[in-house]
Amino acid sequence: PFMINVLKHPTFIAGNCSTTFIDENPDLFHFNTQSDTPLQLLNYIGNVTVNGFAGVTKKAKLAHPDMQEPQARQIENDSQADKTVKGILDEQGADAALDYVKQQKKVLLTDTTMRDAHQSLFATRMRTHDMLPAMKVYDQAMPHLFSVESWGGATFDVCYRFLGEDPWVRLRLLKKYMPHTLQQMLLRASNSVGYRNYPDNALKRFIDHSAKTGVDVFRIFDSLNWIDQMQRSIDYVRKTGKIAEGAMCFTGDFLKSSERKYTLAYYMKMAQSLVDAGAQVIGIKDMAGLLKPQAAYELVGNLKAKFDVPVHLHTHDTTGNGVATYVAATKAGVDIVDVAMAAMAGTTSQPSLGTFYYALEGDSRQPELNMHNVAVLNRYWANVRPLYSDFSNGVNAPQPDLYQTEMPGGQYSNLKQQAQSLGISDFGKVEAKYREVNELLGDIIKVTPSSKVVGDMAIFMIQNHLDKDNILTKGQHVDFPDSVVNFFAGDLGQPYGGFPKDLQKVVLKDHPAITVRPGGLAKPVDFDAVKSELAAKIHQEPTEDDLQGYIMYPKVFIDYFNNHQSYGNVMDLDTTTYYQGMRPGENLTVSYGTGKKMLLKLDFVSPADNEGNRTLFFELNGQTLQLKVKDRQ
Ligand code: 3PY
Ligand code: ZN
Repeated sequence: PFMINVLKHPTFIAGNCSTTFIDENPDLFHFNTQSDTPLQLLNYIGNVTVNGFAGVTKKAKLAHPDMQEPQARQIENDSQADKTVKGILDEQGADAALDYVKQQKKVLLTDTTMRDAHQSLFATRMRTHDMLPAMKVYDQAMPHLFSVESWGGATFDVCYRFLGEDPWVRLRLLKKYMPHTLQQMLLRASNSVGYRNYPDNALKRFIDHSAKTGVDVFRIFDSLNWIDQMQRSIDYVRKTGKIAEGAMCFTGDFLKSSERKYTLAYYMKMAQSLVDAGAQVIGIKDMAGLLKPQAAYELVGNLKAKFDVPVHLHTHDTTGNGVATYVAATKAGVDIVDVAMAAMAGTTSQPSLGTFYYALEGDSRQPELNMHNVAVLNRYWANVRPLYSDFSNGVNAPQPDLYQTEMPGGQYSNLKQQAQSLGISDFGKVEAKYREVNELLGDIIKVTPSSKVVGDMAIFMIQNHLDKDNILTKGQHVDFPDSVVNFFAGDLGQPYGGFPKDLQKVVLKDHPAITVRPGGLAKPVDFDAVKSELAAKIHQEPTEDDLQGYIMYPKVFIDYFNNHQSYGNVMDLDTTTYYQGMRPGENLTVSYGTGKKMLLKLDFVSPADNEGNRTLFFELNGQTLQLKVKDRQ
């Protein structure tokens, strides 16, 4: 037997690593390193077996579940569209594709299962491994979709940070397996797919690379609905020939006469600004599920009456009224709505695709879907979801209180955990404080990253016994959280109605504030210099993918890169093994690379030695092999 010591991160002589995709598209595909040898994957398995995975409780491993992967032969072809929006975009361009959308009598759908649904239900942890079987049949199963939302938002960061994956690889796979479906991403305007402002030239280069790699529809939003922050993104997307959707983040309740700020007129004015800025679709981004059915009816009806661009509605089902809202919007002429496959729908996620379909029974606008195909896919997603139960946000019922709290679905569970970890067990207290902070900040739009400002400030005020009556006095003697200081400094842009001046002074103290677009002040990225800096860190010529990852998330990218060197393409491991490792006595077959397989058995794990190392006794394709792993627990 031979011994591997993962502490030394040996560089293994790599086998002929690749996926079928590389063979077919050698020019498109690049791996950072020769990778995916059995020993690299074994290295990963050994490490996670001994040390576990952050946030995952170690448990008995169940027999590998039958995932019931959807097979092409199970999919009925009768609903195959003769043309798809994607086909029109590719052949005739964005205007023709959008004309086609406007001509549709039936409401069109965006399926968010592979992006917002898992971002909102289980912390964005869905792995490409579990998306692949579905990707391969989506085109055939649902040719009438407008798009799949499959990229952007938090997925970029989480791929590198937690999944050991390269988000660009995922994007290429999406494009490869779904050539007839539009791929849609969520872009946080100048915050791109990060949490801070990026210089304009970095934003442009990111958009260009995304468009080239596979994104067809860019849904662009700004966390304060500040058009100045969105203009560049819209321009850059338009230049690529892809589709620029300008989204208005929805908050408040314009049905109430007490609503002073976010009135119907506010949204109509914003929509006008978006159209003037060049947005080709108006998106309504209801991240907290606040858009009530009657409000949807009025908003969509007014937008459709005034503008000639498609209206695309996005909501979360957190408050429980999602389907009712979509039905009302459909009656008012909405062009496209966002839904998720039933098994990945409801509560903090999008409303269910199948449920919405049946809600429109008898309505001439009922979407065009083959429900047999939908059922095949949904059975698969239903088997995927439990694999991620460790990351589930625990919201298992509608939250009508959120109509008052206005907290986005994605933030709800995060903040709950953050509060608990700080010893605040009564979340009602946090919710009340969140409302109070929102009022103090002047009633702002709350969505990534502005929602974080409100959440951080709420927790901070609870911890420091601050309230609306003492904050201007007591606040002079405390240092506020970074996110709050940055917000008041204008780093996220300017909120509608401006900053509350008194509080701004108290928070900023001597810290300067800007009133212009932060991206306009930011020093352009010197790409050549950054490339050299990165090359020195990774000891090889960076690809464009690498460069983009590094500009967006410098530290996270380098960690990812180093892990990838040691562990290879962990995407090939099944999800239970990825998060749990193996148990003594377990047999495992891993398919990797181009149709290669390895048979693994874990015989025994030794107790830790004096230096805290454990030896794992494996059989790899019948050959015994020992692996030494440092037990860090
Ligand atoms: C994101 O920015 O990731 C969001 O989903 C905001 O709603
Ligand atoms: Zn969303």
